[in-house]
Amino acid sequence: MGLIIYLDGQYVPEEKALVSVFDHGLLYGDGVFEGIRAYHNRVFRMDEHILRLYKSARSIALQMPITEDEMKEIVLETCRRNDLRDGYIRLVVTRGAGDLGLDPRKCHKPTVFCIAASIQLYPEEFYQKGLELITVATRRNLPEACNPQVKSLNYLNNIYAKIEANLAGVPEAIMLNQQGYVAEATGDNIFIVDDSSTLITPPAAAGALEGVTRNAVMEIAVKKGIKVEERMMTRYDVYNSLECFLTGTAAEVIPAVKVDGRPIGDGMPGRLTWELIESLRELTKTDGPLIFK
Ligand code: PXG
Repeated sequence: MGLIIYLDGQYVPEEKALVSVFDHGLLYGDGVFEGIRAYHNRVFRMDEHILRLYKSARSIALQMPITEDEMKEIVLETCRRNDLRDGYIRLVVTRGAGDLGLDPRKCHKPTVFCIAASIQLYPEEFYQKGLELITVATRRNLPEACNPQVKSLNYLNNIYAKIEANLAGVPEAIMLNQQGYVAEATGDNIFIVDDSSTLITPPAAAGALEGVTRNAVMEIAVKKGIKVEERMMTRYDVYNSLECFLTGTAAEVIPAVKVDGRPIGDGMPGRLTWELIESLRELTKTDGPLIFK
């Protein structure tokens, strides 16, 4: 593809963007990351993404080698070097190279890299017709074990769930938390609209990542005068919802029209879902710092 990658202080061609086999990001999934979108020459919600990256790092006691402002400049400059105005940015900070033991104290310098490219998670058809979800047996990580609020490189919990969906021939999975409440999808947050037109999404305490797209959608809905609630929800609530959709940086807003074989509402993407898709699209035109001035 001929991308230019930021890697540890340098901008290098992708074939030169190599990390050590002793990097603990690879050996142990020890690191943190962000997936960020650029729209219309702007990095959408850049401050929120960088803040979350630093909070994730703090949570795993990873000392960031550069400031938040320097990290923001890296994101913008990587876009510029790739002439990218619309696309998907992957920002990764690993514990760095160490030895074959898991002790992070052996890793003296975190590895930082940034890729500015593109992503399409689902075929266009799903955005028009909506997708099908199933609840899978894999439960979301326990907060006391591996906190789902940390966007870490350790995604096996989500990948287990994705494999279950793949084996069932369904594009996405709903993951429940240890108590059986709905947490989120494998890489997206979940929303429902109930029969009193309230928009509901599980709180972070239910095992959901506080998604940047989730927060943007909630803000938009509040501005539109829609009732918004963060509360625990069960599969019963999902089955009896009138609309359901997923949100994520990569997926954006995508309608879900069938859950565990039950059609949601009339089995077609709902009116409020379309409205939120449209409003989010509008917001991306003006939100975030410019890449090229
Ligand atoms: N929950 C989880 C577990 C995520 O990983 C989201 C929610 C949505 O958050 P944002 O901030 O993006 O609105 C994510 C983000 C993929 C993929 O291939 C998904 C994410 C990250 C990397 C890859 O589906 N998700």
